[in-house]
Amino acid sequence: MNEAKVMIRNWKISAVAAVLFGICMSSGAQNFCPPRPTYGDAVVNPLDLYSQNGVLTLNLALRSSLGPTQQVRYCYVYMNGDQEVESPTLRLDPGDQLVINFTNNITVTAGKHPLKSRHAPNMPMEMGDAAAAKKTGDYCMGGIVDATTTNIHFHGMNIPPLCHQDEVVYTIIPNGGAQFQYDTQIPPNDQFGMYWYHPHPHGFSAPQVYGGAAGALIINGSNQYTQGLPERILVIRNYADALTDEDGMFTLNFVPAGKFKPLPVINTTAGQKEFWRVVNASTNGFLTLQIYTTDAVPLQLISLDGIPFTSPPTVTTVSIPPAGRAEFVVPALQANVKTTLQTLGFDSGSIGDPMPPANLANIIVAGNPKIKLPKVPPATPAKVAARFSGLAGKKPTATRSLYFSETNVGTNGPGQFYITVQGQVPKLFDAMNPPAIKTKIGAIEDWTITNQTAEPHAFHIHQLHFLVEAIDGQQLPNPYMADTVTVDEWSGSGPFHSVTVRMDFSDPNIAGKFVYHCHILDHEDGGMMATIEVDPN
Ligand SMILES: [Cu+2]
Repeated sequence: MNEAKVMIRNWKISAVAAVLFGICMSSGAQNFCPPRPTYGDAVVNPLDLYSQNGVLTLNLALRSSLGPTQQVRYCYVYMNGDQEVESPTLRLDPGDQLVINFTNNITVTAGKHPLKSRHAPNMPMEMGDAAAAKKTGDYCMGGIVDATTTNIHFHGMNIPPLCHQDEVVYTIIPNGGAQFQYDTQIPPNDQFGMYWYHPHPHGFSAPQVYGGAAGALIINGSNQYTQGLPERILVIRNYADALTDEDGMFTLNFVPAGKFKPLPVINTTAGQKEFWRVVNASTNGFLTLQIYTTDAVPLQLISLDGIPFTSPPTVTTVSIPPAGRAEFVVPALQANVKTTLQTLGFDSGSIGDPMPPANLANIIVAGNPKIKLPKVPPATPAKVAARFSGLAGKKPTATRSLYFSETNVGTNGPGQFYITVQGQVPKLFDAMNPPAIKTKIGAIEDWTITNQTAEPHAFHIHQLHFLVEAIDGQQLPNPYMADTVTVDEWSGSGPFHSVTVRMDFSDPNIAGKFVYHCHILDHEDGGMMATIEVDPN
């Protein structure tokens, strides 16, 4: 089906939706996604929205439409005047308030192709009390989560697991309903760094994020290594419009990086260092990034998952699991030298989705850059002690063992995906399950997460970062903070691989119930998620 027909089809659905939900429409395309860049386009930073006087308030809508190949696109749309802007970057200072007046305008949930979930059944599921939620219109009480519902998760943010802040199990926002307000405060003791926002409706997170619903969130600030540098934001997503299931195909700020088409273009200035901030917003891609000229360019790694290193290491390959972020300084590049951004591929085991090497962009180094980038502000001394400082020296109050496991239902059918506390019975995620782990504010816990499956998984917990202490029982020489970490697959012989992390539950603001899961979102949708309850006392 060509674009024109798709537009007509979209318009018809839109008109029906408008009547159903009483939406006053000024144009037929109002509830659909704005056009996205195409092959060979320049990669430009998303629109920046800065907080003012300590507050960032914005209206944001989640919409959907069919792409040119009838795959469903999902898009976060911000109206910049009368201009539709997809996935703005939200920029706030530590301690600032973030207020999002959010509307779920999903209209299209199925095209010619099924929802993009390789492994999850995409079955509607009741969260909380759907009948009560319907009766009261209170989206905090739960509902039937399906392809038309959504919510927002602020990935990596150390904010309360409460409805209207960062709660994803019982917050079910229906389409066409009333505006829903998110209102939360960036912790004053957060350091500068990159985070991101994305939908998290269980069972449907993968299709919505795969369809493109994701944006960057930056906590402002800098240090001696980054101040004054031009700043480049790269949101790497899956390519939602692929006709064939071309594995490992990504987009950079929505510019597609296909194997057989012109690559995205990154315009840089000769002789100018840059600060790159990359979020892996793909649903399943493990990135292993290099900037390559005649050799791999050394990169100064400033931070992972929004937590800066005290002494930034120099690396040539930057590995980012799904949902992870990496921020690094790119040294001054030379003009007239072929320069590319590439991912080296990733060994995803015998049953994982293939992750072949791929070129992601041509980097054009010129004397006169075509694109002006914002500059990182000057470094200012921290006013308060950084969150999680000194965690390595603390004594754990508990240790736990968890493991990833799967049972396969045929090669093409949905699998069953589990994350289980050692000694408990494996259970697919269900909102009605009691919390798998109970702890309390003040606890310091060491968790060892083992992978019993033949593919890697990406462990993530909401509301807090953790210290990555050991891999396969071997203490790391330089433990580091993260909110998402890869646990390697089992090769079929020898011991299972594991990662040991230290959890710090000392912040009273994170008391409550929240989730941990695999951030391969198909796995999360397929059941690989459980809840923890953190008692305030
Ligand atoms: Cu997984």
